[in-house]
Amino acid sequence: MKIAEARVIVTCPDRNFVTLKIVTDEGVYGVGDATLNGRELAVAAYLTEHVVPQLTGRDPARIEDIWQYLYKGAYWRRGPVTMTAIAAVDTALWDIKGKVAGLPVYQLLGGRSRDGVTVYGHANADSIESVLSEIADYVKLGYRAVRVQTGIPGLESTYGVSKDRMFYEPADAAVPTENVWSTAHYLDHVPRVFARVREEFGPTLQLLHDVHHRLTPIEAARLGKSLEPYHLTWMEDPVPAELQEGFRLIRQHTTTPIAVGEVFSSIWDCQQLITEQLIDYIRTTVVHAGGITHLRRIFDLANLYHVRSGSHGATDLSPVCMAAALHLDLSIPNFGLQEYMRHTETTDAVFPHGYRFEGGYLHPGEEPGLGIDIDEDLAARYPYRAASLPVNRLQDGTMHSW
Ligand code: CS2
Ligand code: MG
Repeated sequence: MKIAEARVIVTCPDRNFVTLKIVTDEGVYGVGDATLNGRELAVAAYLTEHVVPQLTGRDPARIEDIWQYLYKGAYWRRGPVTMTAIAAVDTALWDIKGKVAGLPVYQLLGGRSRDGVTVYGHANADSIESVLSEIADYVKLGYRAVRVQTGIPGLESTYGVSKDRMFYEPADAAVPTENVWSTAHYLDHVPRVFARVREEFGPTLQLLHDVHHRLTPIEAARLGKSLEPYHLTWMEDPVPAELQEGFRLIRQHTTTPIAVGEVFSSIWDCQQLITEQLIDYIRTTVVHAGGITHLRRIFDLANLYHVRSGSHGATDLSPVCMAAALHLDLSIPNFGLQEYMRHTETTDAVFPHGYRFEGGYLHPGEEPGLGIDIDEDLAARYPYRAASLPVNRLQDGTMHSW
């Protein structure tokens, strides 16, 4: 069997997605997600111009070799654009391997380690009272883990609070929207939110909170300490993670568990965080960290150090990434949680899939391969629309992390 063709499909069914479809000379094909929010066309060009011409004629069964070829062969290693492009190829090749074997990919990865993949949903609202009713809705739907974000009194906009109740889409304008941030207002408010949530929902509902890289280590340490009475499952992205040793300071001060990794693209971005046990959950996922092949390597390293997985699953990761993540989630020994932000009906229609939600779990399904497809005719009806993530400034106008 040989790779006959690879197509890059850009579509915008309510938001932009880039998908790579690899077709073999025997007609079997596989799909991989290549979406990098706000920088979609950079990955599409990387694939079209530099990767696709090198794939034709290769044996699709040689997943590891093709991964090494694209990683080492480019000379320029790592980086989100390169690693997202490699991820797309890798994911599509696993899909093909599963279809050829007649097995769902999780079986090729060692089989089930659990019955289903526990997911967390997003409860977000302007006020504490309205977030309580959002959480109640998730509990009714069967979720056992909920991420909680609210508006901050005194600030007009806050990360994680959506305009639409069910769907969250931060990439809302071609030229980035500007948000304003105050750490003082934030640190004062968040513990009040979780005090109310625990009072209302009791001790066993798993609660999570995303700081979105907005604090310094000592500020994050204070937040973690103030949240200890409400025993969160995790405090996410407390600080920007370029400086991995910054997490040591947070760790020394608080027992609130720490999760990080959605912007990481390789094992090298989290090596110190894992081996020094500075985090509890690693949140990298298939599309941005080199595909199933590389992500499994990250999770295996994490497993040695009591770090569990908590893969990113926002709506800007396509259903193709979600399907691939679920196969890995089901098979690894150190699974923690999987984020699950529902896609819109239009997105789901473009990406018909076998995975399903039931009682707080996602199940990848039993179809050979990843159990995911792209309806190319439908995709062609939704052309790309430029959309950027917002930027963030302090009240005095200084640029801050979004
Ligand atoms: C977020 C994301 O899901 C999360 O945890 O941090 O919504 C993130 O902002 C987007 O995926 C950025 O593309
Ligand atoms: Mg996040």
